[in-house]
Amino acid sequence: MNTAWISAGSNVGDRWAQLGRAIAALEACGRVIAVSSCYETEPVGYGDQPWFLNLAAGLETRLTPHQLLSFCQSIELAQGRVRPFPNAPRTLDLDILLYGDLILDLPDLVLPHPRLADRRFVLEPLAEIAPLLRHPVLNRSVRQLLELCPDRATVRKVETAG
Ligand code: PH2
Ligand code: MG
Ligand code: MG
Repeated sequence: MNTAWISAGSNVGDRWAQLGRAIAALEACGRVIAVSSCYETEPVGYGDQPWFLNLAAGLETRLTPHQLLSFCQSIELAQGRVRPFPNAPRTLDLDILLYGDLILDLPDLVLPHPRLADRRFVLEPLAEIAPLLRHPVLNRSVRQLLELCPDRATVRKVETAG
Protein backbone atom coordinates (compact mmCIF):
# COMPACT_ATOMS: atom_id res chain seq x y z
CA MET A 1 0.00 0.00 0.00
CA ASN A 2 1.29 3.45 -0.89
CA THR A 3 0.25 6.93 0.17
CA ALA A 4 -0.20 9.46 -2.60
CA TRP A 5 -0.92 13.17 -2.10
CA ILE A 6 -3.07 14.86 -4.68
CA SER A 7 -3.90 18.46 -5.53
CA ALA A 8 -7.32 19.22 -7.00
CA GLY A 9 -8.30 22.48 -8.65
CA SER A 10 -11.31 23.88 -10.52
CA ASN A 11 -12.14 27.28 -12.00
CA VAL A 12 -14.98 26.54 -14.43
CA GLY A 13 -18.58 25.66 -13.59
CA ASP A 14 -19.66 24.54 -10.12
CA ARG A 15 -16.16 24.40 -8.63
CA TRP A 16 -17.29 23.15 -5.25
CA ALA A 17 -19.38 20.27 -6.64
CA GLN A 18 -16.61 19.26 -9.03
CA LEU A 19 -14.03 18.99 -6.26
CA GLY A 20 -16.50 16.96 -4.18
CA ARG A 21 -17.15 14.60 -7.08
CA ALA A 22 -13.41 14.21 -7.66
CA ILE A 23 -12.81 13.12 -4.06
CA ALA A 24 -15.71 10.67 -4.27
CA ALA A 25 -14.27 9.28 -7.52
CA LEU A 26 -10.84 8.79 -5.93
CA GLU A 27 -12.44 6.48 -3.36
CA ALA A 28 -12.71 3.93 -6.18
CA CYS A 29 -8.94 3.49 -6.34
CA GLY A 30 -8.07 3.34 -2.65
CA ARG A 31 -8.89 4.94 0.66
CA VAL A 32 -9.01 8.70 1.03
CA ILE A 33 -7.28 9.32 4.37
CA ALA A 34 -7.39 13.12 4.48
CA VAL A 35 -9.07 15.98 2.63
CA SER A 36 -8.16 19.62 3.27
CA SER A 37 -10.53 22.55 3.37
CA CYS A 38 -11.28 24.28 0.10
CA TYR A 39 -9.22 27.36 -0.69
CA GLU A 40 -10.18 30.20 -2.99
CA THR A 41 -7.03 31.00 -4.94
CA GLU A 42 -5.83 33.64 -7.34
CA PRO A 43 -4.79 32.16 -10.71
CA VAL A 44 -1.05 31.62 -11.01
CA GLY A 45 0.76 31.58 -14.36
CA TYR A 46 -2.05 32.61 -16.68
CA GLY A 47 -3.83 35.44 -14.93
CA ASP A 48 -6.74 36.20 -17.26
CA GLN A 49 -9.06 33.51 -15.94
CA PRO A 50 -11.46 32.96 -13.03
CA TRP A 51 -10.20 32.28 -9.51
CA PHE A 52 -9.83 28.64 -8.50
CA LEU A 53 -11.00 26.45 -5.70
CA ASN A 54 -8.13 24.19 -4.65
CA LEU A 55 -7.78 21.42 -2.11
CA ALA A 56 -5.36 18.62 -1.26
CA ALA A 57 -6.09 14.99 -0.39
CA GLY A 58 -4.19 11.96 0.85
CA LEU A 59 -4.93 8.59 -0.73
CA GLU A 60 -3.81 5.11 0.25
CA THR A 61 -3.73 3.07 -2.92
CA ARG A 62 -2.40 -0.08 -4.49
CA LEU A 63 -2.31 1.56 -7.92
CA THR A 64 1.14 2.20 -9.39
CA PRO A 65 1.98 5.87 -10.08
CA HIS A 66 1.12 5.49 -13.74
CA GLN A 67 -2.13 3.70 -13.00
CA LEU A 68 -3.00 6.51 -10.61
CA LEU A 69 -2.11 9.12 -13.23
CA SER A 70 -4.40 7.43 -15.77
CA PHE A 71 -7.13 7.18 -13.18
CA CYS A 72 -6.85 10.90 -12.37
CA GLN A 73 -6.96 11.75 -16.08
CA SER A 74 -10.08 9.62 -16.53
CA ILE A 75 -11.77 11.49 -13.66
CA GLU A 76 -10.81 14.82 -15.28
CA LEU A 77 -12.28 13.68 -18.61
CA ALA A 78 -15.45 12.36 -16.99
CA GLN A 79 -15.91 15.81 -15.46
CA GLY A 80 -15.63 17.61 -18.78
CA ARG A 81 -11.96 18.60 -18.84
CA VAL A 82 -10.83 19.99 -22.20
CA ARG A 83 -7.30 21.20 -23.02
CA PRO A 84 -7.48 24.02 -25.63
CA PHE A 85 -4.08 25.45 -24.48
CA PRO A 86 -1.66 25.01 -21.55
CA ASN A 87 -3.00 26.29 -18.20
CA ALA A 88 -6.45 26.92 -19.73
CA PRO A 89 -9.39 27.27 -17.32
CA ARG A 90 -10.62 23.82 -16.28
CA THR A 91 -13.55 22.08 -14.67
CA LEU A 92 -11.09 19.81 -12.87
CA ASP A 93 -7.34 19.35 -12.55
CA LEU A 94 -5.97 16.45 -10.49
CA ASP A 95 -2.21 16.43 -9.98
CA ILE A 96 -0.16 13.83 -8.12
CA LEU A 97 2.07 15.82 -5.78
CA LEU A 98 3.88 13.01 -4.00
CA TYR A 99 3.75 9.24 -4.11
CA GLY A 100 5.41 7.94 -0.97
CA ASP A 101 9.10 8.80 -1.21
CA LEU A 102 9.23 8.03 -4.90
CA ILE A 103 11.42 10.15 -7.13
CA LEU A 104 10.59 9.82 -10.81
CA ASP A 105 11.54 11.83 -13.89
CA LEU A 106 9.72 10.54 -16.95
CA PRO A 107 8.23 12.48 -19.88
CA ASP A 108 4.68 11.84 -18.69
CA LEU A 109 5.16 11.89 -14.92
CA VAL A 110 7.57 13.76 -12.65
CA LEU A 111 7.48 13.06 -8.90
CA PRO A 112 7.46 14.93 -6.65
CA HIS A 113 5.42 17.39 -8.71
CA PRO A 114 8.01 19.81 -10.17
CA ARG A 115 6.16 23.00 -9.12
CA LEU A 116 5.01 21.82 -5.71
CA ALA A 117 7.34 24.06 -3.71
CA ASP A 118 6.58 27.16 -5.83
CA ARG A 119 2.84 27.27 -5.37
CA ARG A 120 1.05 28.54 -2.33
CA PHE A 121 -2.28 27.21 -3.69
CA VAL A 122 -0.77 23.70 -3.41
CA LEU A 123 1.24 24.10 -0.19
CA GLU A 124 -1.44 25.74 1.98
CA PRO A 125 -4.02 22.94 1.60
CA LEU A 126 -1.32 20.27 1.85
CA ALA A 127 0.15 21.86 4.99
CA GLU A 128 -3.31 21.75 6.58
CA ILE A 129 -3.49 17.94 6.32
CA ALA A 130 0.19 16.88 6.22
CA PRO A 131 2.48 19.59 7.67
CA LEU A 132 5.23 17.14 8.56
CA LEU A 133 5.26 15.28 5.26
CA ARG A 134 8.78 15.38 3.79
CA HIS A 135 9.70 16.31 0.26
CA PRO A 136 12.15 13.53 -0.69
CA VAL A 137 14.29 15.74 -2.97
CA LEU A 138 14.28 19.06 -1.10
CA ASN A 139 14.36 17.22 2.25
CA ARG A 140 12.06 19.72 3.90
CA SER A 141 8.62 19.35 5.42
CA VAL A 142 5.55 20.79 3.74
CA ARG A 143 5.30 23.32 6.56
CA GLN A 144 8.88 24.45 5.92
CA LEU A 145 8.26 24.65 2.18
CA LEU A 146 5.24 26.86 2.84
CA GLU A 147 7.31 29.17 5.04
CA LEU A 148 9.96 29.41 2.30
CA CYS A 149 7.50 29.73 -0.60
CA PRO A 150 8.03 33.00 -2.54
CA ASP A 151 4.58 32.89 -4.19
CA ARG A 152 2.51 35.83 -2.92
CA ALA A 153 -0.70 35.04 -4.84
CA THR A 154 -3.81 35.12 -2.63
CA VAL A 155 -4.94 31.85 -1.03
CA ARG A 156 -7.83 31.98 1.44
CA LYS A 157 -9.66 29.20 3.18
CA VAL A 158 -13.40 28.96 2.45
CA GLU A 159 -15.67 27.29 4.97
CA THR A 160 -18.87 26.70 2.98
CA ALA A 161 -20.10 26.26 -0.59
CA GLY A 162 -20.29 29.42 -2.63
N1 PH2 B 1 -3.31 25.42 -11.77
C1 PH2 B 1 -2.47 25.69 -12.75
C2 PH2 B 1 -1.99 27.03 -13.06
N2 PH2 B 1 -2.43 28.03 -12.12
N3 PH2 B 1 -3.57 28.71 -10.21
C3 PH2 B 1 -4.34 28.40 -9.14
N4 PH2 B 1 -4.67 29.37 -8.28
N5 PH2 B 1 -4.82 27.15 -8.92
C4 PH2 B 1 -4.50 26.12 -9.78
O1 PH2 B 1 -4.94 24.95 -9.54
C5 PH2 B 1 -3.68 26.40 -10.90
C6 PH2 B 1 -3.23 27.72 -11.08
C7 PH2 B 1 -1.99 24.61 -13.63
O2 PH2 B 1 -2.41 23.39 -13.31
MG1 MG C 1 -2.03 21.44 -12.35
MG1 MG D 1 -2.74 18.62 -14.19
